[in-house]
Amino acid sequence: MSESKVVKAVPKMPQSWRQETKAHKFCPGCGHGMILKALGEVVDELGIQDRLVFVCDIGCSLLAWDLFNADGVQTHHGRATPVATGLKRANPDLICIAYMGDGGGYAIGAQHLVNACVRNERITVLLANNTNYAMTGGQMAPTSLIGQKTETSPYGRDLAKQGSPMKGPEMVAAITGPGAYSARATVAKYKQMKSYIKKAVLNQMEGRGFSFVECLSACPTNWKTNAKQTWAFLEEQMGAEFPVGEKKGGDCNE
Ligand SMILES: Cc1ncc(C[n+]2csc(CCOP(=O)(O)OP(=O)(O)O)c2C)c(N)n1
Ligand code: SF4
Repeated sequence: MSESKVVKAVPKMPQSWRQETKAHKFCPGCGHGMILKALGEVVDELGIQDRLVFVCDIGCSLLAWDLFNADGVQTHHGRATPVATGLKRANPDLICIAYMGDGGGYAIGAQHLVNACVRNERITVLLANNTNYAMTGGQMAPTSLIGQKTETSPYGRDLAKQGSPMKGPEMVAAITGPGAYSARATVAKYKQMKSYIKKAVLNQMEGRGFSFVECLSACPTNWKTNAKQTWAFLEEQMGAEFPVGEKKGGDCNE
């Protein structure tokens, strides 16, 4: 078959459809897609697609590596933060956004988050908190709730043995210098989440300091929950442990 015949066989799609939508690879009901949709809308609203470098981590976050029509890098646990830092330092005009899970950001790669905070790097970190290591099958993460059963805590997380759930945005607020922005959002409040992400990106664009948004996110596959149970765990149990709101910068009282 000649090349021209192959080309004719491809269905013609409207130009706008091809540019604006792309199927994602997450499980049904996953929160990652909502966080990334909010980020995509923010990028469009701020007109920064050509300056964006999207740096995703290992974990389910990496399923977003080719989601955006922008430059990108995929890294290992928490290394999205220093890679974004290097890119930003080399070219301050870039908008560098590191995207990761709670396992990557708060456990195996926690040192990178801490050091970027202390140096108040002019980058943005978005972190999905789904209370487990999702991609590898649901092991306990620093954010797993007390009593939460996971693959590596079959009797539930024990406060005495495994400590208390990690409070990332509060830590970021405490150890960053002036000009930093830190907030906790939830996929259950989409408009608020998007407004925090926008403030974080604007904080970077204005060169004010480090910016960070943790998003409470759903993982029905590893939680083994139906839609109703997923929403209840996200809003009630996670919401009680992890208070949503701005922790530094924005409208909060510093
Ligand atoms: C340095 C390193 N250690 C361990 C792994 C194995 N690993 C891949 S994904 C993953 C879990 C990621 O969990 P999290 O960061 O919470 O992201 P999620 O999948 O929940 O979105 C692990 C442990 C790895 N790829 N690299
Ligand atoms: S395993 Fe969990 S975090 Fe990963 S894509 Fe599925 S629902 Fe999302």
